[in-house]
Amino acid sequence: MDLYVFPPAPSCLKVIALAHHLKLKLNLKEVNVPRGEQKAREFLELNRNGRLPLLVDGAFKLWESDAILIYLAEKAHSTMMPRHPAERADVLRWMFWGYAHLGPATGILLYENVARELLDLGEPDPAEVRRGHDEAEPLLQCLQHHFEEQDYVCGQRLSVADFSLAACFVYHLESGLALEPYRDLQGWYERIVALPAWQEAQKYKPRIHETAHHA
Ligand SMILES: N[C@@H](CCC(=O)N[C@@H](CS)C(=O)NCC(=O)O)C(=O)O
Repeated sequence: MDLYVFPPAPSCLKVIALAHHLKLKLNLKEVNVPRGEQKAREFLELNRNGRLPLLVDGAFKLWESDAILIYLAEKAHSTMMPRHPAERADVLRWMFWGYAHLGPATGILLYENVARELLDLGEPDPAEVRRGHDEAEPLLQCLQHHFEEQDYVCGQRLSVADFSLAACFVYHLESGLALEPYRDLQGWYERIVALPAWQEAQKYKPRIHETAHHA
């Protein structure tokens, strides 16, 4: 299987981490987003959506990172995507919540405090930064409350929902999003980051700076 990625992007990093965790061998094909390679004709022929990650498994092409997480977990017959309908619904619920709420909120801070500088887009807009914090806060409180009662997103067992939501926090320090006030949420995030597979994927993280500066 080929995985087209811009590795430092959270949406790509979580898929790389899951592939390591499941011990799946993927050929990583790097696409340089700051250089705009995702909008080049060759890539658009593979993925009309012009975004990363993209998984190519034979004739099957799959984009949208959470769909890829689920596909890889099921392909590996992993319990990280459970089979029981209620357990599946629980995993999907948190992944949808991440796409609908957590990701957009943390994305505002990532854009304002990290991406702007990398892409030379000027100073952060204070009103947007405030909006990012205002939108993130109730969601972080929700997660804090949730992790007071369980170790992982869906109970006591690791699932693809953990990898999906953890991706929203990959740049939390750089984004100015402190997790210290949310002790159990921070404890969960530290458990995910401590996984050998996540450590392996995080090696790509610092390269966000290199990649942008060489664009
Ligand atoms: N919801 C999508 C987001 C994909 C996405 O926006 N990826 C970024 C990674 S840097 C990208 O390709 N951006 C390039 C662009 O929007 O042109 C997913 O999770 O796969």
